[in-house]
Amino acid sequence: MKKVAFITGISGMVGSHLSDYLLENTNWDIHGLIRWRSPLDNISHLINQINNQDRVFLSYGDINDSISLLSILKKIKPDYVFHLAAQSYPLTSFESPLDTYNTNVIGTAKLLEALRAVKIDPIIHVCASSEVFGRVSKEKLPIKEDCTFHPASPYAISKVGTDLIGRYHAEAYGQKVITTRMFTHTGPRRGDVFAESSFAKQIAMIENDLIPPIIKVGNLNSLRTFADVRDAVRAYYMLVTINPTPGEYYNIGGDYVCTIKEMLNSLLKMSTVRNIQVQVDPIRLRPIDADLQIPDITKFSNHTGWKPQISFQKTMEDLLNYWRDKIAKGNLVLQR
Ligand code: A2R
Repeated sequence: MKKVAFITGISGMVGSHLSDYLLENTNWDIHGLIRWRSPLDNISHLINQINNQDRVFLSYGDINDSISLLSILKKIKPDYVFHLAAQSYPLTSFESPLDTYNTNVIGTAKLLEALRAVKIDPIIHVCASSEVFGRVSKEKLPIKEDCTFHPASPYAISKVGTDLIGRYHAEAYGQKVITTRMFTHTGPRRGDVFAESSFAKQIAMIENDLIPPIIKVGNLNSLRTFADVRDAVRAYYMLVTINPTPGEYYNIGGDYVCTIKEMLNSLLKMSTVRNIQVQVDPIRLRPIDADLQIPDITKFSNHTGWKPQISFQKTMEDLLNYWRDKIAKGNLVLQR
């Protein structure tokens, strides 16, 4: 029998790349949870397959609406669940903390309770975040799984909830939940609110004379590893297929370490326009920040053999070209 994967957040950056990966590397059917007004840009290349009911299906609902989750799960009975749906942007969470808690904490509980209620026992990937570690001191780098949580935003707090709820359901009810804390991952389709995607978009706009040659930035000092989203979704596939161990939790991330400033400089070097100025924009600064985000991925690598394969240079080039393509096609993009 063909396996069925259920992806919450299929219209997001990660969900759309995960769909591409599963279509290419498995024969599974893919069902994505989608809200009635979700933008379809990230899955527009799958529309024909969706219309022809060829391995990709959309289920309308909302992670905050248990009734929709119950009826979808009863119908599709997934073998694998990838829970990616979230209010995913830390800076927005300072403005909309309640929506962030509701979607990321309560939504996760609703999904896991719905899975229990329909009495199915899929392997469930719960996606927390590296942001749970938050304000980490230098001595604790690289960050291991048991590093203390010190969240520095409502988003990060919400992901502590996501993480703990997932593990609780594995321990208390024997559900096959495995939790990940993925460190910064990016590439084509990255939301334009995230630093590297915003920089790439602004560069593409400058190259097309849509804005003056001034790039607006937030905190440039934060130290990160960058992973490619296509490596990240390969990790998620390996997570659920290579000796999946319920209740386990893993730190996963790239091996290219740099500050946000160095990442910006790499993108600026790729631009066809020289002498772009850099200007700090106070609205891009978080009240407090998670400054040191370097993972120790030994546990996950030892378990699955996963290692990042796509270089930082390629990820950034593909991200910049993604924005160049969008603008070349005449898409209007917001200045932010
Ligand atoms: O906002 P929409 O309608 O485009 O859908 C987003 C979905 N989502 C929801 N789905 C169902 N019910 C909700 N109440 C709800 N709220 C949000 O989550 C979209 O499909 C997805 C988020 O996509 P992105 O913002 O692009 O996040 P990304 O980078 O794909 O992150 C995936 C996961 C998240 O759990 C992050 O917190 C984590 O990786 O880093």
